[in-house]
Amino acid sequence: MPEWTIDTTAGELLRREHGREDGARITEGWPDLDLGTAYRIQDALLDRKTGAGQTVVGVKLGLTSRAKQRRMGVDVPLTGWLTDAMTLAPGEPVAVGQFIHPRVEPEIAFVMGARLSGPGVTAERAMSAVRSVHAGFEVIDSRYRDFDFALPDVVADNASACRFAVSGSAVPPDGLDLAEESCRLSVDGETVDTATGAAVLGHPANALALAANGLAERGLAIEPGWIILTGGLTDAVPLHPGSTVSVAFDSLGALSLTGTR
Ligand code: 0L1
Ligand code: MG
Repeated sequence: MPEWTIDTTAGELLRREHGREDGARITEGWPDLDLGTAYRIQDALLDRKTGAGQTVVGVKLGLTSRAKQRRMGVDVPLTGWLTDAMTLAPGEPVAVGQFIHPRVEPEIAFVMGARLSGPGVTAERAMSAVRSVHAGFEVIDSRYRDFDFALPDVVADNASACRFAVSGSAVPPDGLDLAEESCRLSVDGETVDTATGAAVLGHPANALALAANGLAERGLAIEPGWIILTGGLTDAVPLHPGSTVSVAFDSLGALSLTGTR
């Protein structure tokens, strides 16, 4: 058992990611790990990735739907970092074997037109900084066995971030009712779930405002051009080789992701 520090924990989580190996909760060995320290571990993990040449391209929110919070046993939304190495082109196949236990969830994604800096960001102000809205998919892959974690564990693990794709068609935010925007998730042509944007904290703009205000507490802001994944609309489904997961939105278009060996 290593001595758990910010540095050793970041190193252990990166080792699991690179080795495609899950493991026990960090909080088993570090029971009083608090949220502030967990975000410092997340930032240390990011430092290692940017040190290896990756660049930050945005932010993801996680656990923004009550259904998902209940299922994962964690009732607080969280944020994580998106880097260029996590980007999938629309339709790009995903080699499942390079991950531990990948799952896919449909999301409403924003591309930012202006800097958004908290504190005190409202949903309205958040939306005014959005340049375009997109259909999105996130591939999550926890570095914990069976996705079993407490909130500080999953924060340290960069909110289970793994890969993501956003649709190429950029829809202007004006005129969209994102709380009512509905999506249908299917696996190999069979509908497995449906949801509306209201599943994300009542409206995805609330998730964006929450991210801006949370980052402000760490002296950070959301930058123009960044992609924001606002959180899974439905439960995530496992990605298997040979299987295609698709999402069709009312106004944002459709997106598919196919698993390969
Ligand atoms: O993007 C998400 O909602 C995932 C956040 C972390 C929880 C999980 O791994 O399901
Ligand atoms: Mg997600």
